[in-house]
Amino acid sequence: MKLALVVSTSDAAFDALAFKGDLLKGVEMAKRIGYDAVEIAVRDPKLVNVKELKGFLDELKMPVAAVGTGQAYLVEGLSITSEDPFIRRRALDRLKDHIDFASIFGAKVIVGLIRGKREKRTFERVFQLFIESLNELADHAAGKGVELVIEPLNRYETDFINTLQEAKMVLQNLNKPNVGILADTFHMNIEEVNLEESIRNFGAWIKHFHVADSNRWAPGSGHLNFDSILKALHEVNYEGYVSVECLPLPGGQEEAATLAFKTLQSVLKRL
Ligand code: LER
Ligand code: MN
Repeated sequence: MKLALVVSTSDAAFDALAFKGDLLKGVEMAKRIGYDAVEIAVRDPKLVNVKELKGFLDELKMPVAAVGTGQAYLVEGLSITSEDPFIRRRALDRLKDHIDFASIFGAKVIVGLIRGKREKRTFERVFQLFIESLNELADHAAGKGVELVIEPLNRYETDFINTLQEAKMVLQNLNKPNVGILADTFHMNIEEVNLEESIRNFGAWIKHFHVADSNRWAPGSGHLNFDSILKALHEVNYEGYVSVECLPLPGGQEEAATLAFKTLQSVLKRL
């Protein structure tokens, strides 16, 4: 297992100075602390100067573990289960841009908030639209050698796919080998009965892993047991990234990222 850090950026337009500054600072910090890779959120890959981005990631020898896509939902309302065919098409086209972008970096693409919410619709209706959309995206991704990961999110962020069991049901209906689950300890701590058991039960489908402690602070500052969590992941032969996605707490970004790294590194050594 390798360690990655989610680098938070203020906007997805790479040419926006703030984004470039945040990203550069974040990647340099991750490298300095000892992380093996970074994870980045991109609202619209078409606004990113890919050549420049690839240039500085290559220079720092930092791979990209995964690309987050939720900003397209949060900022622009794009959802691949929208009842409005125009919005759904725009969301699908945007995710295809994410897939093309991720293929350049050998990264996975996260399907989190961009799957939208049920709101007043039946689960079956949203599920049907989700499967239709994922079929199209999985085929596009397969052509580019990219894997998609569906992230169950806690009930306060979405009312559609909160648990690993629900995500597995999606995968079984979809039956595409390049789509897996992204398990996030923060969401799992709210929705799963037992984190370690869920990891063991759904391990075969887990292709990416996010970690934060129970309070979404850095691992080591809440009450999750990362020894037993990473042991369970190890037991299901997980070989992907353990990607730190936590609030800049305690003490700000650098202190939190350092504490997370130290906590996880010592856990990995004990495995
Ligand atoms: C994204 O990976 C995530 O975990 C969500 O909580 C973001 O809203
Ligand atoms: Mn997450």
